[in-house]
Amino acid sequence: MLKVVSASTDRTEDRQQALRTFYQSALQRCVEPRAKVVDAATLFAFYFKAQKSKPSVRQKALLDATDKTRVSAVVEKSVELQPETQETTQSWQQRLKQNLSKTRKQWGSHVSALIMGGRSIDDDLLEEIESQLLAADVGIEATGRLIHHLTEQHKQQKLKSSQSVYRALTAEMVSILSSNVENPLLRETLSSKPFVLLVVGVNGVGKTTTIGKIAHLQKSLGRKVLLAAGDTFRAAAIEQLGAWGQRLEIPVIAQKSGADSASVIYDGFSAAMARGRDLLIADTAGRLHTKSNLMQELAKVKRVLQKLDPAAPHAVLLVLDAGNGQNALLQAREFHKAVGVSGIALTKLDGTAKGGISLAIRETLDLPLWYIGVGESIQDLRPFNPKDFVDVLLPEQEALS
Ligand SMILES: Nc1nc2c(ncn2[C@@H]2O[C@H](COP(=O)(O)OP(=O)(O)OP(=O)(O)O)[C@@H](O)[C@H]2O)c(=O)[nH]1
Ligand SMILES: [Mg+2]
Repeated sequence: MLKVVSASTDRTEDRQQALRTFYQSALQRCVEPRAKVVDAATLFAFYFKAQKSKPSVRQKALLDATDKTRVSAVVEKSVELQPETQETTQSWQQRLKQNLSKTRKQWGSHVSALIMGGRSIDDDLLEEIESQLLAADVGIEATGRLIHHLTEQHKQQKLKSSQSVYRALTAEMVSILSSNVENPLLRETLSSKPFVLLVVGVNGVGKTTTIGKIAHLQKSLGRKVLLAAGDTFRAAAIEQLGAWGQRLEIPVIAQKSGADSASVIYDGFSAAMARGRDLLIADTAGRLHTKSNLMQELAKVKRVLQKLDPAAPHAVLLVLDAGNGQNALLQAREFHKAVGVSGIALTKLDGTAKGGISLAIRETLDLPLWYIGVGESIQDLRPFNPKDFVDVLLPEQEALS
């Protein structure tokens, strides 16, 4: 993994940190052309190309204010120190494509076959698209919205070619998947120091693994992370988080199994404050959303944290297993009621053909998707990008050629 060690020489500590964070995030997104990145301007160009966006006024100002020679030197040195492995050179888009193959087959190939089958665009075609979406777990509400959109476009005579059907469908999918609630961990500066992320969900959905992966992403942004082993039910759960801590060289606050979870997470928060850490990520035991006593325990964790900071936890991440299909929606409702969910990590998209559940989640619940997990490796979790996701699930070439 490349590291931006220093981004500027003549700035305050905070400013330097902000620049480091920004460059690190730029580097992370430039997976393929990394080896060619030789100066700050090139890095920026790659970054915005990968993002398919233009720099904001603020980002432009950041570039202008940067000591470009210094950045250049640091990036090159990092390349020498840590040559890329096969795993890191494979772009996220490639991994997504490979790991989402089950949903792609179920959804992409059927919908694309319908669109490009040389059929005339009529009610029958729309009905068949509807059946395919429902079969892919897109859910009644999201499917209804997509079909309504296509019907309206058809009435307005805007669907004259296969391409126009494809574009109308995918654009509406992106719109469903998008949210105004941004992931606070992706900000240049965290809104609180330490920022507390509480991670919750039913048993075995991938909470602890997701914590490891997020900690890794955040550490590579230059942030000082601390983990709290709030799953005190089993000794193995504490060991599992401890192993992630060791692997990532991130300290873990833990007590013996059977200890009070709220007290471990409280200790973690106090330690994060005392040690000047940027981010505390707290694990919790898996619990069935239908067990109200267990859900109450989460509310207690929140109350205890609020003794140290009334705004804590600053975000609650709910982990959902995509393979749970429609049941994931029930889980989300109950967790949201008990503890107030801020965002969702949708895991195990690789093991299921139910990737359409992402649309159902967004359309039915007013909760943003922040991360998706597509495998067990540390590289397999990334911030959710609706456009990339839809591009991979239903690529234009396959739909039209
Ligand atoms: N295929 C796949 N496996 C995953 C993914 N995320 C997590 N896992 C696996 O799912 C299993 C359970 O993960 P954990 O992180 O222990 O789940 P948990 O929610 O912490 O489980 P409990 O603490 O027992 O409730 C592990 O074998 C993980 O490697 C993913 O995106 N894809
Ligand atoms: Mg766990």
